[in-house]
Amino acid sequence: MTISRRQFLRTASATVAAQGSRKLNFIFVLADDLGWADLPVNGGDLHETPEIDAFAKTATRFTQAYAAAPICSPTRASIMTGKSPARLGITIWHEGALRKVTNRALLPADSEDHLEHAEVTLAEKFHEAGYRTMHVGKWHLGTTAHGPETQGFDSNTGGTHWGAPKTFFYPYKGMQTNGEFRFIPGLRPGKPGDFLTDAFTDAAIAAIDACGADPFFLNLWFHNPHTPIECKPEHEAYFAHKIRPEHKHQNAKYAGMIRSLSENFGRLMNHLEKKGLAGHTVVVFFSDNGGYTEKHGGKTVTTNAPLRSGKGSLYEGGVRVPFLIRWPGVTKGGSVCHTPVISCDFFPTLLEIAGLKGDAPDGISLVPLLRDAKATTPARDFYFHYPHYYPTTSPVSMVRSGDWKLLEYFEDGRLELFNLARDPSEANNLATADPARAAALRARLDVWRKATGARLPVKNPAATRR
Ligand SMILES: [Ca+2]
Repeated sequence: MTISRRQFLRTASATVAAQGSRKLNFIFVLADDLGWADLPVNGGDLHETPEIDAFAKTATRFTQAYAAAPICSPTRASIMTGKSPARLGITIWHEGALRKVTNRALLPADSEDHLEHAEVTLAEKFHEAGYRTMHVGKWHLGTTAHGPETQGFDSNTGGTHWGAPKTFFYPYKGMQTNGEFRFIPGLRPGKPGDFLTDAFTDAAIAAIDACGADPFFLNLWFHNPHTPIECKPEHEAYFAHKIRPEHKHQNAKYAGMIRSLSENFGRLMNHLEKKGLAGHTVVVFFSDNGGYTEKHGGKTVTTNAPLRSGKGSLYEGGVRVPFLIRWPGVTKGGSVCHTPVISCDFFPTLLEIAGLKGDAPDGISLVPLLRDAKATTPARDFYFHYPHYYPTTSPVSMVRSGDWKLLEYFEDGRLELFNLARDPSEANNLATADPARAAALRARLDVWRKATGARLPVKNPAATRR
């Protein structure tokens, strides 16, 4: 049957009117330390995420999405504000900001250990617009004085200044080796054997149900698959049996953590379907930094191959992360977008989708790419600043411009230049072969650092001369 243009326009405007009468809901699912290559959709060969794979078929998948930082808190701050970690002065995680490093060649830059109240957050914007705003899970943007309730959220389950739980098993609490007692506030009583990822999803589902017909903005920020590397015994047994030497990933417990993450993501999506909410809920799935490539419990946790390095590093393995988004009726199921994007983009993007105003100095709205994954968007550079140490790195800044990427290491001023299109694994440093390009990118990086007030590391006067 054919319809006239007039009929089509009438139907289309009726749809817009129907959508206009009911606000969209928003759910931001954040994984912790989930690496780009951890998902089977990006080449993970041991891990199994059928629920996330199924979601990808109904969503747009970005292949070159960046966390604004290679570690936790700064990326979380960038999501909430649309500002780069350098501009916010939050360049290391909460606990790291409180610890002074004095035994290395450089004294790392000072970092805030919390997000200032003066910053405008996504939750504040949604709250002002009449949404119920709910945070469930890891927060890591300051102590209670700077908790989710002080940054625009009506409710908070589990959000604290800690970056990881003592344990993923009920009652999820206990003494750390440093004498610090950690716990997860706000959860309903459970029973031995209960797994934290399930409990957070239960809390998120209860929070959604409590909204009734009111529109909501929900953060579900899981602790998975961050250390401690713990999973359900049945998952560990399954993956221990499955592992073969040829698998890229070799950690059965880590595979089990990712299995739980996917199961719970699927449970949340099923709940939206069951409640009739799926058709007017925007769902984001993202990770706060690259996969952790160190050992835990004597076993290497993960690899981000073919990307180089991992958490803490400004090579691709540290900052490129999985990103899926579904905007019902707009994003095309199974579409793939290769345009680079960054976590600072969420603030302007989600606000524009909601019809709210809010610019961000370091992000742009991705709405054109959500409407058409192949859309041409203005070229822009991506800047990163990590003036700290980590097992994978020494203090460093980085700029990506087109396919070119330059890293500047502060200890010795060393420059590394890569072409990501030809060399996605960053194996061939072209800084010596193409000094003019390296110098030009370094100059742009310097302009950006000055413009954002990026704090720099300084020489450590107490360091042994080499
Ligand atoms: Ca993290």
